[in-house]
Amino acid sequence: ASPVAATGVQVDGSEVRLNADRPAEGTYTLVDSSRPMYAAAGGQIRTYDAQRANYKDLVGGPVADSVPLVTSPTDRFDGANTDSGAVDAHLNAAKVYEFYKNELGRDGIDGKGGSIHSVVNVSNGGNDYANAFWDGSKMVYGHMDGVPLSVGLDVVGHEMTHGVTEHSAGLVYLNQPGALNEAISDYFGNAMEVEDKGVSMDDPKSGLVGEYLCNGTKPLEECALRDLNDRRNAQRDYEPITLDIDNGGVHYNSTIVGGALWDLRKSIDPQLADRIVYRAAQNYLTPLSGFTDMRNAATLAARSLKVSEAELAAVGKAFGVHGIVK
Ligand code: ASN
Ligand code: ZN
Repeated sequence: ASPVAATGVQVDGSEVRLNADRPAEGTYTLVDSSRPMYAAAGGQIRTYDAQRANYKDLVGGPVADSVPLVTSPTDRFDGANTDSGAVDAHLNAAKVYEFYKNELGRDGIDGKGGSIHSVVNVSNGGNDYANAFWDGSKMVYGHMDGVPLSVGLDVVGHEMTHGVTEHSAGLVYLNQPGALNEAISDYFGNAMEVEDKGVSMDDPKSGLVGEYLCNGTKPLEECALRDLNDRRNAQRDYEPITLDIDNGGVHYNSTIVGGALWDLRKSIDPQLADRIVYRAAQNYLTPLSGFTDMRNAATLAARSLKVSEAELAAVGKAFGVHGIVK
């Protein structure tokens, strides 16, 4: 590998520095092997372009062998590499890596400095695939109304956190454990985004998931995928219901517990909240944990972090307000 500094143009037009590789004269690839913790383990951040291949053909498998790495003839990644979402995916994966390392002391998705793979530009049989997912070993991104899903740091953080959860709590993707899995992904994705963009926790928009995918035709609150500030679900009681779709409603019930976690982040020092939620997920959850288990896990994590009585009370309050009682 021959690491080089490259330039990228994001979908929003901004120019950014990217860590890339130059495997041969006149060939640059989106392979980042620059991070110190990676260097020891040999891990890399690698970004691939599916070139509109069907997302279904890319599910599973440890490496995206079936699609090419993102390449450019120069050290500038723009044009098609911007439109595919590759630049945003590569940069945002690095931001998520740095958040986990600097805030939480975690070395990547597997915690061991292993490689991080993203595949952008998948389609749904030639049409836009308006979603993103973690497939057990990599992130996969399509386009929503022409906008690559990878532009959202909250989306990228959400998908990578599914990987972190798979390598730790192992929450089953069904019913309450699945909704809790979703909530933890929403929480960290949004935490990363508000930190990166300098959004105040008091700003009601802080809780929106996927709002950077919106093209302005609808109000942000309507267009966003979810709202951790719960305004959208204000009328609903906090009783989880089992749906016939969506693995029992994992994306519907998630905001019950996700709202509690986000309330906690608004009511105490946000970085302390991040450490509590992370420690709860790492140390006190098991694959079948539900919402009450998360309340107990957060309480145990907070205690072990020696928080104050007021902070401990804030944990109880955040869950209690969302109908999650002892
Ligand atoms: N974007 C969705 C998620 O990560 C994909 C899915 O339904 N698993 O939650
Ligand atoms: Zn998810």
